[in-house]
Amino acid sequence: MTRFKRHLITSALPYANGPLHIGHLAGVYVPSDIYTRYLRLRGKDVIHICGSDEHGVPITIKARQEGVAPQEIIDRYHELNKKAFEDFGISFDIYSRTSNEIHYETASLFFKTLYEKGEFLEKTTPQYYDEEEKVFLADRYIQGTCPHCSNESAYGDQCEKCGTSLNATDLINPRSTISGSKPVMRETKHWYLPLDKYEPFLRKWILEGKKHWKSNVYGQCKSWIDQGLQPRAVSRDLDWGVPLPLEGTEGKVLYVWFDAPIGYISATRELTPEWEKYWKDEETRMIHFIGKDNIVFHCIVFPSMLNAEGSYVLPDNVPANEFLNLENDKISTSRNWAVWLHEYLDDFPGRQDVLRYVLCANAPETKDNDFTWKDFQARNNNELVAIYGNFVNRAIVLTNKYFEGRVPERGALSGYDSKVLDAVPAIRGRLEESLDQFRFREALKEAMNLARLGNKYLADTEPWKIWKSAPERVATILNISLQISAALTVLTEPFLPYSAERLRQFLNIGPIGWEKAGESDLLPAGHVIGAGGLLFEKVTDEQVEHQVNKLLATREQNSNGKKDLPPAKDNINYEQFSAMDIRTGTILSAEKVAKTKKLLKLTIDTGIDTRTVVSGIAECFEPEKIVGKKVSVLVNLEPRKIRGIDSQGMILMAEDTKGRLVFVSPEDEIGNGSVVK
Ligand code: B3M
Ligand code: ZN
Repeated sequence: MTRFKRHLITSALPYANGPLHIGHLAGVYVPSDIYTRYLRLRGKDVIHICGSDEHGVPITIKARQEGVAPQEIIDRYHELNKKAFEDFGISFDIYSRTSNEIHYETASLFFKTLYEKGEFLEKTTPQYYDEEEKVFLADRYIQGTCPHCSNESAYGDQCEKCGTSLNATDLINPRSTISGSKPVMRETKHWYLPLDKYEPFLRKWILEGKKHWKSNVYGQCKSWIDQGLQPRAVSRDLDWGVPLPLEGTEGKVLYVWFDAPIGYISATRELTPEWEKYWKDEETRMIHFIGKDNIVFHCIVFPSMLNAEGSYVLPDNVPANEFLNLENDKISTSRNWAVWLHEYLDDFPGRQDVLRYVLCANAPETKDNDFTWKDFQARNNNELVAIYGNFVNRAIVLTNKYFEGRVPERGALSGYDSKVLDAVPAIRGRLEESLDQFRFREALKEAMNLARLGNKYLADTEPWKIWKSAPERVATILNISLQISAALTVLTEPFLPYSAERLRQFLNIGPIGWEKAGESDLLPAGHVIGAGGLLFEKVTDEQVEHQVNKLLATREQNSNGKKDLPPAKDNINYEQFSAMDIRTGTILSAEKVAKTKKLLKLTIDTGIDTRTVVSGIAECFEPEKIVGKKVSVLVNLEPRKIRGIDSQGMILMAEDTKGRLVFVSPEDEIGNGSVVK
């Protein structure tokens, strides 16, 4: 870290197509925030960059699903996510967005520079095309089987299961995710980044130069490079994105993974006129915090772009995390299997630090990890409350009780006292070592060891028992305990910023510099502390139950829902649909068909006539209760003889996955014989 003058920290730009959940925080933003706060505390020149990723198919798919314009989607989620980050104390220097003018300018210029340098390959090739929707299918618009791991729902740009980056044409059995139809081939021209040409650079830069990177990151990079890199298209036929800045290319935009990382540059430009200092000076240390599905783009594609452009620094490290699961199941936005950040704060107001703590203590640093509410409760109650909170509370309460809130003078030190005081700078040193290597779980453990040390010190020395017999001894013990409490405000601050601030209020002190933690007179004798209070509160069994029940309800819904519904049938055309004559009608009479369980004989007023319909609904309805019911009738279904009765038409019913039947009835009063279309 020493050779660098300044730090540029980037956190992956989340797509503005949905709310943030605990997986986002654990994988990317808690670690990046801890690291940034740590550097700031050490007085380093550091900026932390993030913003919304507002282009690409994830946005347009969401807009399509909701039937609204993409602009509406990005505006909604940009604001929601920006607020969620603020609420959790994720301290970006800027939270920008890639729909900003400055980003269009930066991304276009970047593309043009590479274009003018002759870096791109231009190729006209057959690409998948959806004839029904009249769009080319790339990225998440197309799904198929991954050629590497056989995952059947790999996307056109990436398999999320094995992480491999793909081209749509690599997929086996491709299908359009918009219409479900089988795509056809159609010629189109695109601009390709020749990753194969950059292989020597990547080998030298990563495989030789970055052996100290986290093994999951280095390993993924090595396997991609060894598999042989292919040119990758950086343009798309889409109407949402940064328009390709070339003449005669209407209807084409930059590929989202080309423009999004440039968003880091645009956001820095927006933040400060000195942006070039951070991006173009060898003394800048750039670090990308991301999740594992983003590794290829940040370690292979973006560095290749930066290197080809020539004037920018390359990342010094990319400490990517694995994924967080929730109660033994993959977090999923579409299945609503998540703890949403905005909902957490409704249920646990003011308790951001608890979630930050649990997500860091259990961070998926080297392998996927599981978040459970039981573990959340245990870590809060047994660690934050019982150790950290308990220790500082005792120190503060006893000081108020015995010394009217004044920090007492230390007397002669016992061997134990000196050992405890000496442990503080040692803990700080180990904490630094862990943080410098992006080992956040280990670092948090060290920080908690300081609280543990203090807690044990008070439990061992029991000042409340010796107040009468040895008040000078109590003065020394409480002085030392308060010094440790003051050190805790510094060393826990990167992890638990809200609690650190509250503890400073309890102790009646301002922020203390990082290097000071470990000095033995952070609180001079005579300093008056505050009244204190509870730093952490217990999480009750009821609270845990409430959260678990919420998840159980989701699971129930998921298993009764979509999964068991029959798949959509093959498409029909409008003529086929309009051949059906469906009318509104009224049931005039109903009786059971003798010797059958299921059948009712109904007389229906269809507006055009009165007719008999036999319907298989007897198990769900009692005949007398449905007389007078408004229904929809398919009147031109060929008559059939059922149990000797002429059935002329069919009543429309909706059936759920459990076999429950409901009439499809007109919602408002409407005359019999009205056409349903
Ligand atoms: N929006 C992918 C993601 O949210 C993407 C990150 C961009 S970072 C430049 O997983
Ligand atoms: Zn795969």
